[in-house]
Amino acid sequence: MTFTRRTFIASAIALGLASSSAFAAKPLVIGFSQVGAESEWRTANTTSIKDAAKKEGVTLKFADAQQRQENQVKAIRSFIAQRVDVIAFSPVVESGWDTVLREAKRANIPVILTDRDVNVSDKSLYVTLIGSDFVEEGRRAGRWLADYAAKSPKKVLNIVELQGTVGSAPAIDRKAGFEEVIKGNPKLKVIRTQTADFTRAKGKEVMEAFLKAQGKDINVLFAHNDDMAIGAIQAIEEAGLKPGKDIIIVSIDGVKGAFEAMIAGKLNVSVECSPLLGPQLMQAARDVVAGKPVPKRIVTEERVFPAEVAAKELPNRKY
Ligand code: GYE
Repeated sequence: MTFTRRTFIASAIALGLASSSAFAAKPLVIGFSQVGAESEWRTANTTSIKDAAKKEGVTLKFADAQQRQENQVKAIRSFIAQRVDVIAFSPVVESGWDTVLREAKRANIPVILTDRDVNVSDKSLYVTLIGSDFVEEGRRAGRWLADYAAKSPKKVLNIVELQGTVGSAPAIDRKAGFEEVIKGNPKLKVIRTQTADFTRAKGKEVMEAFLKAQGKDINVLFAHNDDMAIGAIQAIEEAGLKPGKDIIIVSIDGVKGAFEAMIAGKLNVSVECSPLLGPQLMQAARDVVAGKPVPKRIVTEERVFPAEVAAKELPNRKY
């Protein structure tokens, strides 16, 4: 076959078309910087994001920051250098993001926040925040406790609080929501509060210190997440007390470990916080890249699970 100029042009066009359609089908690339693996919630969140990316044919560049902001800043800079389509991250703390987010903006790479909020003066530095209303979760924990206190014969209930990671949105907001509800309630008094970084190990350690300092004066534990509550349960048992009875325990997340603790009578209530943000993240990333409008805030819907419903609900739980 003689290779004419015409066939050359025809095949060049065909090639061009083929390569441009291949270009259109190029998978979306998301760089995601995760907080770490500090809790059951977090591992479920990671699984949700990885599974959703796989299902949707999205190329996910995943970086674990091991609870350190400097690692997240590094990961974001590396995503910028790699020119990913979208940067997504769950910020370990609220403050200190202006510079790196401005770098992403200058590089024209949209940023999506998942789970935790940032504190930036220029809200155009990110497209949207997908996640829970942590203040409301704190209020829900406070309301459950206020109802419990109203029925309790005790005059005052002394509360110890295990806070999440210092400076993180869920620690700040859950504390604020809880305080808002219990403020002015003469039966509810916070006697100690300290961070335990959202982990079981620190939850146990800090609860041990609380017990040493306050002993039998403690009536209630409010933990900002289930893992710290589960760690504290061990400390309470080792101190010869009954968690869920001698010390009423209120926590947040609604992970399987919490349901098991409730069924065992060791935890009184867990306020749900859903980690299953993967599908929403993929959708928002696609919409942003397609130039579609995305709401500035996408709030997850959640419930409250008291111990009485734990056995019935456990089989329905996905994390
Ligand atoms: O409650 C906790 C995790 O940011 C909502 O982080 C998340 C929190 C969650 O370590 O278990």
